[in-house]
This record gives sequence, C-alpha cells and structure tokens, in this order.
Amino acid sequence: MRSIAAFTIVCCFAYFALFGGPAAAENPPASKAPPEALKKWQDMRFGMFIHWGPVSLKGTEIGWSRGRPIPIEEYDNLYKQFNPEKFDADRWAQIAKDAGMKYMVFTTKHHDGFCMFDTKQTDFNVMKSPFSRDVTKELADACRRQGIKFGTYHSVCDWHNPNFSFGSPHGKVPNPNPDMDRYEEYITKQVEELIRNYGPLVTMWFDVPQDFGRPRGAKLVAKVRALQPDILVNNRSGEPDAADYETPEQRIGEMQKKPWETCMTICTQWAWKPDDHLKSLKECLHTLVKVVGGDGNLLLNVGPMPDGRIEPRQAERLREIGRWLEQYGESIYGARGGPFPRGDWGTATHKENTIYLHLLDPSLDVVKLPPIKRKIVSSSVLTGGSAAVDQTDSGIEVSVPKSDRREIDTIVVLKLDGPAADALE
Ligand code: FHN
Repeated sequence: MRSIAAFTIVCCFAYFALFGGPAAAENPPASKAPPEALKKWQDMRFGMFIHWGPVSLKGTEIGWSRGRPIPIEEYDNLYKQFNPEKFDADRWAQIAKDAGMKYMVFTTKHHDGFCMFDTKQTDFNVMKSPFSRDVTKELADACRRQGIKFGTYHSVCDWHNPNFSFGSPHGKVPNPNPDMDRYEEYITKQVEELIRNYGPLVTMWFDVPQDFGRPRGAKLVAKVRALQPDILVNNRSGEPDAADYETPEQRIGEMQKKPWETCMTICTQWAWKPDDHLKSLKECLHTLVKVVGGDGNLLLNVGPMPDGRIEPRQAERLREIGRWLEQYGESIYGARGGPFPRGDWGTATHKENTIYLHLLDPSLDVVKLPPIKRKIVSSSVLTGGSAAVDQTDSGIEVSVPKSDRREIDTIVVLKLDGPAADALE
C-alpha cells in the first residue's frame, strides 16, 4: 500500500515538473521583469511619450478637459470629426529616431476612455472615427521597422465607462451604478489585446489607478507578465510593489535603488495645445543629462496635432537633441548615474572605467569633487578643448578654460585604473 502512495506522489511531482503546477494563486506575489530586460530598458535611457486623441481637435488637455471646459457630450463626440489625414507613423518613428529616442510609449486609452486601437471591447475607438485606421498598429509596426521599441500607455481610470467608479470632470463625479468587477474584466481584456495584437511591448505604462486598489492592480500586472514575461511595468497599476520602475513626473527624479523614469512634456500640456510654451534645447538637454546622472530614464512627451503631424517646432527641437546625442551619446546610452551626486556644477554619468563629468554651469572656473578610491589615469574633453584635472587624497579639481566651456554642457572624461561604479570613497 505504502509503495503505491509513494509512486503516486512521484508521478504527481513528475507531472507538475513537466507541465507546470496548478494555476497561480488569485493574487500571486509581485513578480518583476527579468534583470536582462530591465538592463536593456535602462541602457536605452531616452524615449518618446505621445499623448494623442480626438481632443487634439480642441487643443485642450486629454482626459482632464472632458466636462470642464469641454462639455462631456461635445468631448465624447469629437471622434466623429477625427480625421488626421497627415498622420504618418513612419514619419513619427523617424522623428523619434532622429531625436536619439530608443523607445516610444503611446496613449492607447487615456482617462477619457477613448481607445486609439482596434479593441473589440468597445466601439468607442479610433476604428469608428472617419479616419478608421488602427494608429496603434501602424505606430507599432513603424517602430519595429525603425528599430525603436514600442510600449503602450493605458489609463487605469476611465471616466467614460459607466462601470468605473467615477466620471468627469476630473474623476470627481461618482457614477450612479458602477461595477468595478466588470470594469476590471474590461481593462484586463484590453491589456490582453494590446500585448497579443501589438506586442511584444517594451512596457505597459499604467496611469491613475483611481479606486482600483492593490489586489486588482496585482492581478492586472500578473496577467501582463503571464502574457509577456519580459515586459516592464511601471508603478501606476494600483499595486506599486509589482512595479519594475518608478515614474517621477514633470521633475527630475533622485538617485535611488529602484529603477526610475522621469516623464516630462516638451511643452506644458500633455496633449497638443496651440502656441504652447516649448522648452528650450538647453532645458531639454539639461533634463536628459540630470536624469541619466541620477541613473534614470527620460520619457519626453509630444502631443501631436489634429491633422496627424507632430508640430514642426517640436520635431525640430527633437532633431536638435538628436544631433547633440549623435556627438555625445556615449555619455548617455548604456551609462549609469554617478558616481558623484548631482550638484550646482552639474552631474556625472559612468560606464566601465570611465566617468563623464557634465559641467552644466559655464560660469564656474573650478569644479571641486570629493575624493575617489580609483586613480585617474587620463582625462579629455568630449565636447572639445582641454581641461586641467588635479587629483589628491582630498578630492578632484577640474578647470576648463573659458574658451573651451560649452553653454549647455562641457563633458570632461576621466579614465580610471578600475571600475567607476564604486569609485566614490
Ligand atoms: O493625468 C495624467 C496626465 O494627463 C498624464 O497622462 C500624466 C503622464 O504621466 N499622467 C497623469 C498625471 O499624473
């Protein structure tokens, strides 16, 4: 009798070993993306965020202008006029590539509930507009052609869906008969559509998990990872512990153990706004350099126009960034933040035995840095010219002649006699 029981146990173990164990628990522990997927994403350092939808016809903020100042009825019917005839996915992907951006994150659904992809879960989608083209599919395919990784932004809150707890304006109006279980089913099916039909995706970028809660967030992330194990998920699903990276917004994040990505508008509004203030090249590059100096990624947002174009002045700014990266990208791509903490002088990035000092204040005659436990074996100036570098036990002093200082960023390269990562004493 005992031998039969033992044999049965052995068979069960063998079966599970071959075919997998019972279905995961309802709320599996927060898993993460594999380290190699995270490293690839961190090495990319710079991506394009795109907020686009029929609201571009009004030039007001996506999601937030539904109900105030745009009446809900008017806002929700904008898609019936949406016909961006100049939309060219390859042109958008080319603009991203020319900017030196290595990945793209596109709004497949914002808080207004309108879906910019061919979803079977609702007719409130771009296929029902006069344009009736799957812009998400066209963008995903164009990115692949251009060697850019593609990801999707999918708002957790949905102020158009009557099953969601709240509606517009601003998600402050309780819906009369919400059913969050049915809404969870809805968004889960859409996330599955996005991964199956538009993937593999570099990231699932959730946003504003209003009233969604940690258990639902955990289940949603588990579903995402089951569909694509190497996908990266941000910290806005509802379950922050399930995140692969943090998402400081409209600000430069701080150096931290967790991976992070600053998302920031190149203008002031996420969606297109006529005559919006456009950030200068210096602002954009200082943001990128300081973000990478803090060991983060930068997701820089553009809001395309109702005719389907990325505004020419925004495209030109992006090309200016790309030209800078063509010359000095070695100090950004594949580089990590530090070892020196950011200061008024600037910031540092590093890779292997090399430190890149980004001197961001051309008025400084001397930059003083703390001591490091590695020997500086040589130095040079990536942006051209010369620098005097003096290393002692009490620290490092760097001075660049005025004539060799660059207005935006003077990059002094220090070659060490060992790894730069743990050089700081
Ligand atoms: O409300 C949104 C906002 O419109 C935009 O999409 C940003 C992008 O990170 N996220 C939310 C604000 O935190």
